[in-house]
Amino acid sequence: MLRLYDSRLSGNAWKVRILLTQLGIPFERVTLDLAKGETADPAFRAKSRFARVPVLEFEDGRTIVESAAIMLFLAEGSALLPDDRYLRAEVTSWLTFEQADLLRALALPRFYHMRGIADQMASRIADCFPSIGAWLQRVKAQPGWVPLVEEV
Ligand SMILES: N[C@@H](CCC(=O)N[C@@H](CS)C(=O)NCC(=O)O)C(=O)O
Repeated sequence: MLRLYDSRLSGNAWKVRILLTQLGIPFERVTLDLAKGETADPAFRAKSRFARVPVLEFEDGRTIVESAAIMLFLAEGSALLPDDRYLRAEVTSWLTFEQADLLRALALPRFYHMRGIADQMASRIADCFPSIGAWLQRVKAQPGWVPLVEEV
């Protein structure tokens, strides 16, 4: 069975978890505590060259790191990654945009909310991503969506 090294609040690992769920791929989840520095553990570093989650591990011990690479691997053969070369480039284009440009605008407001300082950072949040609420609702309506933190 595939194993996903994850952490409770990692948005990058969350994307992979959503895709695994959406594709119906069974996986074992290993949750690391980033606050305790568990990514620095030598056994984990041997699996993750950048000492970060997510990491997808195969039964033979090989691993894939970087959420975009993991998602491209998992989506192979599914409707989410068509054979057409142009459409595949479109998929890569969106994955690259997400990592290079979108991620910060999503992560900062989330961080402010988690720290309980969203009210005082309201204008900063508005600067980051004015349409974030409506967009998040559309994402949430996708099949296979799972919450980042289950108990919330
Ligand atoms: N570009 C990487 C970023 C991965 C990343 O930044 N992971 C964070 C959690 S979201 C992490 O593991 N940080 C290490 C740590 O905090 O110890 C990806 O998309 O997989």
